[in-house]
Amino acid sequence: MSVSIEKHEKNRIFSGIQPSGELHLGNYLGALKQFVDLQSEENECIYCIVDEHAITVPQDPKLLQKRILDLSALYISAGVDPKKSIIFVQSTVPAHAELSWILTCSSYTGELSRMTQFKSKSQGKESAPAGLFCYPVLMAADILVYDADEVPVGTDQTQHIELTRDIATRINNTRGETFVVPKGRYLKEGARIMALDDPSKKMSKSAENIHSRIGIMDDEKKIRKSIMRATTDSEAVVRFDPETKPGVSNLMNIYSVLTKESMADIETTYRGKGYGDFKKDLAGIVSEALSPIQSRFNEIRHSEELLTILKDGTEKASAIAVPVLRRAQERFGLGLPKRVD
Ligand code: ATP
Ligand code: LTN
Repeated sequence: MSVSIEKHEKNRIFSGIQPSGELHLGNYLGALKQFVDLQSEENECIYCIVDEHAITVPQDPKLLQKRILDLSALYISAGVDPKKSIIFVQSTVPAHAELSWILTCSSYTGELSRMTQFKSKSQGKESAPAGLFCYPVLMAADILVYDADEVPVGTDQTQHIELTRDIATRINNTRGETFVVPKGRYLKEGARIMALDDPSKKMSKSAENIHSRIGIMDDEKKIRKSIMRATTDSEAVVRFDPETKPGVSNLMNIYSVLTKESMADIETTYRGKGYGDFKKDLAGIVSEALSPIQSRFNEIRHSEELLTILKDGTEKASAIAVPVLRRAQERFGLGLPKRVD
């Protein structure tokens, strides 16, 4: 008898962030803020620190350990509540890597070479690490091993979510119902925050210019400096038009997500005023939004409680992941046979 998908009552949410550097406002508005807002009676939320994804590029082991703690503390200080959500470190639940191998055997090199993130990260290199190539399959395993229904991410992850759905559907069609086919969950606004110095690129951890991004831990002075320097245009009118005014529109997007004001309201408030006033106000709004997160972070980051939360998270996550892995293994004929006949 084959094991069928066990129905879970609530809408199950899964997402992860890499501990690969200091988070920026794009990560906060595109991903982390959604993590927090999704915690409700209807949802069962599982949030992961995806350390195995981080080693697709070389990492210093001590620094990676520090960043795992930083990111865990940041989840909590941004509002992910360990009483409501599972918070854990990917490598502490081996089922991810095990399922990833099974999925790798049901994936094609053609579809993996089409991933734009792989193309851009391997561009110009004679040979790219195989981990960078297989990374989307590990991401698929992260999601499928929890029977997740929804995955909140920024729109830069759409292609990876589609691949996850393709792999799950393929296996369901050839091996019988094995996986829940998940959906991506994207915020309409804020889903893509652009670099302050070049609004044609997304705000990124790895960009060289530190004023291209606002770090979640940046102080008021740095925030003000980065925003005041942000690229705009010569029209000096606060108007939302991403095509012809990408710089100002990106700043308005940040303003609107944080204040919940519409673009029309923001345009009215700043009619007849220059970019200076608008930018000064925006810097204040951003500092105000980040400052409570920063103070909570400093309280939690070095507390023993943080380790307890993560250990507890590993246990709870494993309890969901291991049976799903077993189900997949069974479909492929893996594992110790039950009888000798
Ligand atoms: P890198 O800068 O190295 O490409 P990253 O900043 O994209 O990394 P990730 O760990 O890959 O960081 O992303 C974590 C989450 O933040 C993902 O859900 C991603 O979609 C989201 N995200 C990243 N950058 C942005 C952005 N500029 N705007 C909105 N969401 C973003
Ligand atoms: N690939 C994602 C991080 C990531 C993720 C996941 C997100 C790894 N596994 C599972 C959602 C669900 C990124 O680079 N932002």
